[in-house]
Amino acid sequence: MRKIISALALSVAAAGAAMAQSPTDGLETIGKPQPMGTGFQPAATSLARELQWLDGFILVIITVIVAFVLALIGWVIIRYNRRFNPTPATFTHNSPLEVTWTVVPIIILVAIGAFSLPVLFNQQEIPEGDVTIKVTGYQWYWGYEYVDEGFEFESVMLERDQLAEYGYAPDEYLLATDTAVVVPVNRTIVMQVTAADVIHAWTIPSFGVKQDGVPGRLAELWFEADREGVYFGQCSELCGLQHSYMPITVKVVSEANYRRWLREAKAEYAGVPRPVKLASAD
Ligand SMILES: [Cu+2]
Repeated sequence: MRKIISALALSVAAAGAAMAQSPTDGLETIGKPQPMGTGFQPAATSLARELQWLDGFILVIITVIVAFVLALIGWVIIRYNRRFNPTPATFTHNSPLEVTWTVVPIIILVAIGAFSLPVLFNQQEIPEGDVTIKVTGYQWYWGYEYVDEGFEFESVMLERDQLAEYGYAPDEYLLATDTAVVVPVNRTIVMQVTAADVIHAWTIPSFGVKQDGVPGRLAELWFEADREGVYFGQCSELCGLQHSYMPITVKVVSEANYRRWLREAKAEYAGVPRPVKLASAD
């Protein structure tokens, strides 16, 4: 009898394994570093759009200040050198000037704060999540627990020769993992981030999120991806020898495909103990 149950469990698990790829197949790869790229990866959440806008806004302010200071230095070098200005002025104070160079930076800083603090608060105020996932950093891989669904799995980086088998491109080496975090599109996802050994950090650049996982603490981040696709991230806190070999893969799928994936993931990752539970309940 036990043999039959375990055979059943195995076949359920095998069917799950065979089908588990399907709901996440054919997704466009969106969040991925580009060769020679210097800008941000495409934004897929409101958080990422906000912080990318903020970056552009502050870059304009920085550029204006740098140009202004350079022009002042140039003017002083040319106009007030010994040849053009043989008898230098001897005054030491200029009240209007001093008030100006105090007040203007205050206004600039307040303007930056007025736009950056709301972005920061948006990230830090965690809304009620539709899906809650606990992510644990290990040396050197990630573990994911779908806390409301009762299953968990680990996610390990794929070697070069495994990429094709899992449907990843050759240049996705160091980014692609054997299992991916699968989340539904346009839903609020809350990630609870922690670690089991040393500090790691979970990030997806396209989502505009990054959170340290600290052993013994449970931090939270949230995102709501509005574009189906594959997104990559990498551990972002130096955590030891293989720090660069614990990437993060997130697949954002439609609600229907997410439901399908959930069923199959439960069969695959939590399916084995289930027949035992049913047998004991009978
Ligand atoms: Cu690390």
